[in-house]
Amino acid sequence: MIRRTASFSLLASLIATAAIAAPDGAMIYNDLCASCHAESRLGGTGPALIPESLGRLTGDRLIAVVAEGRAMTQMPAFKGTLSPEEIAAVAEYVQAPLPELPAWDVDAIMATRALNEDYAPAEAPVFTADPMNITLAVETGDSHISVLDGDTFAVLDRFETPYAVHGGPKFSPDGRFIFVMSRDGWVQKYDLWSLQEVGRVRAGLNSRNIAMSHDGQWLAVANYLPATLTILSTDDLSVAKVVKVTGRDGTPSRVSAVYQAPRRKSFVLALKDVPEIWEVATDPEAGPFYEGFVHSHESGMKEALGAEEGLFARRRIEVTAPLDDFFFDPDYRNLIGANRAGETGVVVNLDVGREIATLPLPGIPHLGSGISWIRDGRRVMATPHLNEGRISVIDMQSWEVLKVIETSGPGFFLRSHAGAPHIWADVFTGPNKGQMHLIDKDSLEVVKVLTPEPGKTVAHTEFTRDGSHALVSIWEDDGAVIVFDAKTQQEVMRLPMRKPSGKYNVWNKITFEDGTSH
Ligand code: DHE
Repeated sequence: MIRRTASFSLLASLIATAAIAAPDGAMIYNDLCASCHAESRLGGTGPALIPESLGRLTGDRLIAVVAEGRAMTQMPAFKGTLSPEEIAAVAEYVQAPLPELPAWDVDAIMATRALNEDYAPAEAPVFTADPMNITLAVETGDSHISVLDGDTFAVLDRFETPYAVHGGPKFSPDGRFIFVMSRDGWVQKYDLWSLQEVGRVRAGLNSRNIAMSHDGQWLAVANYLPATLTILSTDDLSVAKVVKVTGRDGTPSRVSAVYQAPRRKSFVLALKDVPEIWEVATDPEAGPFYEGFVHSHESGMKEALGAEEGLFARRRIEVTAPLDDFFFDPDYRNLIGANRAGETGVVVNLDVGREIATLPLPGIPHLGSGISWIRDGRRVMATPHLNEGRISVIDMQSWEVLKVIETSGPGFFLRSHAGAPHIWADVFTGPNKGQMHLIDKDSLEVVKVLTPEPGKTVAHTEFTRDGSHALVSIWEDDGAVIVFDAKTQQEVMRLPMRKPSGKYNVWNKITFEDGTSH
């Protein structure tokens, strides 16, 4: 009897404890979040979830992201799966500092480098296809890239990439080698002539994109974590430099993106956390670049602070607010920059190093997907908006918005080609995800809407070298790349693929063909 009473009260107290015990954030994280953000919280497909990378995303704002998910990303809403207490617990868990952050310095990066011992550089392409018309199709469904003959669309090779490739692969200036980057910082080098991987290295823990130097010698990797720019030698993927990114006042900043500016012989960096644009020279003769100027009471003159010159010399351009997305004019004198939170774009003249105009660009312009072309003898550019079914067309001399083209929903990517009459614009983040809009480059009117597979997501276009064919992704696990005749819009061929995302034609990319994004 006594025994029975004791076990009853034990059971009752266990039930009571379970009822009031706070949810275990770590356990929930490992169950639901680790598959994308990694058990270490250092990032995988999803970004790193540690205070250093969460930045200002804390408290209720973080709880709202866990509950509601994030538009335009893979982050789902958990409010249907988790209670408010469980959401709060997991948010608290990810806001706690990690006991230790890996340094990710030169030695740590070099320790990850793996060169392919079987790689044998070919003397000439091992195929008969035109090496300048090769098109790559990134298949995110099973982390592969298909290498396509741009004339016959035969698959010449299909190789495995690191997990969660993001942004366009970058080509060496001669079009022979490609460099592919994943969100968790891996950079892979692949030889298009030999159809073989050359090697890979983890240049960052959470990375954004990569850029090739004007001479093909250096590859810059923009990192969120750590807040650095890693510069690799394209030859053997060794580290040339790890640049710590901090604002003039010492605030560390994540690098939103790095762009190649071949005419300037530099990389241009978009910084997420400080109101500066950086330019890093890829020219050994560069500079001197100055940190700023002060008035000297001794000499009565303006004196320069902190000059840098030569290869990788850094220049700061101060802007009103941080800008995390850029579009460049073809000679890289001006860039249009935007901030994901803002309603306006700004034009920054890189030669004089200051803002020269502002543009009304509400609804989060996606400038990285912008394209430009000549219309009535003037250069214009078009950008989609991530939050609105519209495309803004801007005159690049007067910096005026010429037209806002309405579409059936927000889209991500625009593409055209000098040899093609239309802009192809997807709208896959809205309700009409299966539609592709064709916009006449002269009249700026939507002249046709294609729905190649109703109900399926249609996104991202690339053209063949001559602009005669458009390759469009059916962005589904059992998806396809559809080849259209660019003039008649007749379907020519359908290549089955696993969730194909971006496609990249060697010629269009290395010649900076009008109509291709950066
Ligand atoms: Fe991208 C390019 C930023 C979400 C697929 N994306 C780029 C570039 C930048 C960028 C800066 C240009 C880099 C380059 O090619 O060198 N992307 C961002 C974001 O800030 C955003 C909105 C949020 C994020 O989580 O990073 C974002 N992007 C996505 C996606 O959700 C997409 C659709 C799926 C995915 O793979 O993550 C996506 N982004 C792409 C692709 C390109 C790209 C396919 C290359 C387009 C091209 O034609 O060059």
